[in-house]
Amino acid sequence: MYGNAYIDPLDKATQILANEDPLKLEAFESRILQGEKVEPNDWMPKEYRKQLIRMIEQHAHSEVIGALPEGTWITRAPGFRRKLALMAKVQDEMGHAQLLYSAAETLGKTREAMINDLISGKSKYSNVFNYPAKTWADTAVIAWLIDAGAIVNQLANSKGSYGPYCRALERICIEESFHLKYGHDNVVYLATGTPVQRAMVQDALTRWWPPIMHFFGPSDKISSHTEILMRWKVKMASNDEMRQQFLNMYVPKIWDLGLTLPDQNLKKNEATGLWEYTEPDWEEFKRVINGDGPCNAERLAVRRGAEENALWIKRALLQKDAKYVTPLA
Ligand code: FAQ
Repeated sequence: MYGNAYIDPLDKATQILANEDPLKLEAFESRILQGEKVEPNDWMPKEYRKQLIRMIEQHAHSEVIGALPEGTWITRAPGFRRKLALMAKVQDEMGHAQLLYSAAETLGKTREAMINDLISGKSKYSNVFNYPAKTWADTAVIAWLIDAGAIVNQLANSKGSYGPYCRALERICIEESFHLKYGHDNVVYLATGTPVQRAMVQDALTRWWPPIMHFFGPSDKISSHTEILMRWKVKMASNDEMRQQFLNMYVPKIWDLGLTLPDQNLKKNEATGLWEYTEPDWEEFKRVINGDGPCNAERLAVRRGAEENALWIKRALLQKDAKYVTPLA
């Protein structure tokens, strides 16, 4: 469940922090206010640790599962150069997961526990990766716009408070910027190609738009973690602020290509500077992030299969260790 509308956020924060040492908490919050980084061995409130593990772990899982929709197109990429580029992108995403799992491990949860929580369905990962990549154009839209959304989010949060996460995000953003260029190049190629290519990219964009609007998280009115995460500078902008920034940067670029978006109400209000749009379907969002999207079962089955298939390697490594370690012990 998310978005408990009946608890005042201030009361909620007071309840959560009731058992913390007030002096330590005050010192911690004053460091954060001054823009200092928190490092793994520093004192931190239990809730800060818990929230960071949740968020970084979900992010790491998103990179692993995020490699799947595009990964299915490696064998069908149109031409050798596109295939090479896509393979490199998918490898990068797995590298991001490695960086993020390492950052989450600094907070005390083992990688094994995180993987188990992913494949058992306990942990969440980004909504967008529970939709199918039906055509090659879907991979173009993912690489351009989902990577763009990820950069909006991660560039802001790389200026946040937890050192290991911020350093991982900085490196990830550099690679994601290259993915974005690759995706943009693909979309432009299709949008300026034959009528069939143009129709294919328009169709992909129309299908991906609702999940992309969900990508930034529920609206601020119903987001449950934003308040405390922004207080501790883990999140540097709210979900709605990130969504607005994305719309501001990318809607004009999409329209410039002559492509359309499936929202009649989408327009910039020049007086407020804010984009107006039809409220995303948060019921669908809830269903998808809680396991009932079009591809959730398939995605987790692939990961479960990967773990099972790699079990013999783990066993072999452990036996190898046993062989060399035991005689010396
Ligand atoms: N999908 O209270 P809030 C990528 C959940 S990386 C699924 O607003 P919060 C790279 C949320 O966990 C993409 N679940 O939550 C790539 C919570 O549930 P819980 C991933 C979502 O944490 C590109 C509940 O809803 N990026 O794309 C989503 O304050 C191309 C309430 O929500 C990150 O993970 C969602 N979209 O804000 C790879 C960045 N949104 O845990 C391959 C780090 C919300 O209480 C190809 N994370 N929920 O059960 C964040 O910045 C934040 O966690 C948000 C959500 C902004 C995602």
